Amino acid sequence: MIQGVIFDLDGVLTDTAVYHYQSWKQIASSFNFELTEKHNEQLKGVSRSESLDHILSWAGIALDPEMKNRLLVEKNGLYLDLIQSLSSRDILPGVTDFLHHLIGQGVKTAVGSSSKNANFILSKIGLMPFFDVVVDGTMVKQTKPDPEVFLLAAASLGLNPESCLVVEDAEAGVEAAKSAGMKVLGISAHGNLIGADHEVQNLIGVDTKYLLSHLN
Ligand code: B16
Ligand code: MG
Repeated sequence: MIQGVIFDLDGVLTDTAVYHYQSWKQIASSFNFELTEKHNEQLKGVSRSESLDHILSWAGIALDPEMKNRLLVEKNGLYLDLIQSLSSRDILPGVTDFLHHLIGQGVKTAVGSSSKNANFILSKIGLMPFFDVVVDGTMVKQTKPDPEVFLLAAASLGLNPESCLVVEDAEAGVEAAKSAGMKVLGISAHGNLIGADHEVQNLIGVDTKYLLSHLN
């Protein structure tokens, strides 16, 4: 029986991928590498420092740890500037109703995000009160596709992994949830999220009672 639902943040509750993309694109252009949207797809759900490692390897560049750290700080500064104006208008369609229905059914809710800015973003969009627990990139050693973030969220909710459902939009996140032994609801505009137990284009009109019994 599903007793808890753990939400990914970026791409599920709000879409900050475009801001990550703009800031990484600017960083990459400083070493003359053109980052494309296709590259950006592969960075979804991946931590900040691992994202930089991917970009540097695509660009064929090796940097010392100090320089890497400087770029990470710079990228986060650019990203924070871009997300200052986030508000409840940026909550993705269907999310608020979906959360209301789950909470009304007595289901526990958590966020499991790779982002170190998760609490800031949740406060900005006004969703903080909907969650019993928030586990973010500052609280784990390993990030997705490692299951740590979801296992910690389940433990903090006081639930076994088998009784949790993860809502994810990225391959790395689906892999993390499956390794944690959890069920996965995939959010995908194109219906091509490999490994999800059930997939929808967005959360509009998703019947929570049906979903939770169907995924048991
Ligand atoms: P930050 P999620 C992830 O969030 C993003 O999808 C990913 O693109 C980003 O690199 C990562 O957070 C780290 O974000 O730089 O804010 O710490 O999808 O796991 O909610
Ligand atoms: Mg995501």
